[in-house]
Amino acid sequence: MGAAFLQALRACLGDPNVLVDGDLDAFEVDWRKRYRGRALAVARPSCTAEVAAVVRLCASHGVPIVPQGGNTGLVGGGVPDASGRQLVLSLARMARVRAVDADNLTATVEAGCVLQDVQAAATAHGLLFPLRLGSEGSCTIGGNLASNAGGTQVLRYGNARELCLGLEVVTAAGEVWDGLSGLRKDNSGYDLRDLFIGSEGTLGIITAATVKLHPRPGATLTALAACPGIDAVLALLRAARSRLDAGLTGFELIEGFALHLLARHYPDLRQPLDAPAWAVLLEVAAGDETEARERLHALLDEASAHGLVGDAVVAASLAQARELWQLRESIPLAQAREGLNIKHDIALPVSAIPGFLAEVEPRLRAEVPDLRVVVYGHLGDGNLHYNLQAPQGMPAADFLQHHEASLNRCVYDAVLARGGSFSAEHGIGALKVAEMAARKSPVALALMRTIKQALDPHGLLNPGRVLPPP
Ligand code: FAD
Ligand code: 2HG
Ligand code: ZN
Repeated sequence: MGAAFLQALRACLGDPNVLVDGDLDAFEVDWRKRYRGRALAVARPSCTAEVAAVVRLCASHGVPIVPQGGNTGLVGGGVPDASGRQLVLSLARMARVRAVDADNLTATVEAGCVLQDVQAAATAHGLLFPLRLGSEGSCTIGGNLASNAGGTQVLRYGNARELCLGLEVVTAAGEVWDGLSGLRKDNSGYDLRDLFIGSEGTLGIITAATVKLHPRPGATLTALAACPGIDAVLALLRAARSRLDAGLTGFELIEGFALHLLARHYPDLRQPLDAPAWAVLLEVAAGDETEARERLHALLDEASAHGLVGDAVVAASLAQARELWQLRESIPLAQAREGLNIKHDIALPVSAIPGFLAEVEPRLRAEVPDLRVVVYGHLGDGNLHYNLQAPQGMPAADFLQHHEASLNRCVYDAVLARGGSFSAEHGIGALKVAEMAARKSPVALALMRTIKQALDPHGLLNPGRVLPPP
């Protein structure tokens, strides 16, 4: 069966676009190197018709499909399992910008378009595509939509779902649904687009999308401010919201230990603050630079007068702004260099965050006394990356094996008790399937299974991801 399938696949895509031999690590191992699978093959279609043909072929041979974009996902959803039976369907060759409609403020792009290229296409028309992630040089718009990615501008522009108007999708039966609408209003029936967004490749293959563009702000300005405690950080957020309103485009939290890890693994990155307990990276947009500076300085002066902010630096140039953002965006890389860690990508009502932090850390330390807690994230959205690094000297594999389940329980119990979520922006993938089983309501799970059964009755699209087995 395998040989006949591969022969038909080669006939469909051409030999060079069906990879079976050689080093396939780039497709079989996830970014964190936590999941290491084995693919039956990697298929690299170049257009929607080829994706549809591959899916039909898989349907007729009963071959499970793992869609893959840039393979930067953090929950193990885009790499195959160890069975050697799953086909990786890479969208990387489908990277065309099909159209930019400046008057309609939309762009239609293929799924394999790298996020940075979508941003560049908007910039070329004097517009902005505001999805911004640390992985933007490698992740694809298809992967962003399949995982409903968030990033650093959500508080102003929304997550990937809110930036998408239309989709083109290949269904599990190998049909093409052309929903590439650029309309802001369309109430003609159920919203199919929103079903596929965030479905992590389990309901259909996204082959193209029409995304929303925005006018570019006249100027943006970035600052890094030290705060004495989490209550001060929240008060600063409140003040920033009321002073800047829609002019606040970024509010990123960084706890002191994350900066310490950066200093250890990226000593060349300049750290302008002197070992703060907490730091906040703020970004402000305004009509022009003078206005942006005035508004940001007024905010920081007021915050400083109230003891909310100690040291603060305001970027004097674009290069300095980039340096500040690089600090923030390098934290996941520094953590990876420090060793495999336990990631908690959690969402909480912003008001619940101080109580959560005060309660959980002592509980975790009661179990693992020298645990290293790395806290950062998109505070403006109530999204913390509450990551746990093994005590110094403890091998990461032992840490995960002995402590992951109980530390997860402690964190997620506290998150759910406060009305939060155990997945804010990274998705479920393979990593959090057990949490779905344990923590989603039976009604929600039953509804999701009904949808899955209707759209993928043979269970060939990314099996084992998102939904736990019944
Ligand atoms: P992949 O990793 O290839 O796939 C992700 C999931 O989508 C998989 O389940 C896959 O099967 C599915 N999929 C991929 N393409 C398609 C398609 N065309 N059709 C259907 N299903 C598909 N995420 C955030 O939300 N916010 C952040 O700030 C953020 N920062 C990051 C920083 C770093 C350094 C790294 C490494 C990752 C970060 N991520 C972040 C996670 C990741 O980059 C995002 O989840 C991104 O959206 C994944 O895109 P991708 O193209 O790499 O998808
Ligand atoms: C970020 O905000 C990403 O930098 C990655 O979402 C978070 O690695 C993480 O835990
Ligand atoms: Zn994040």
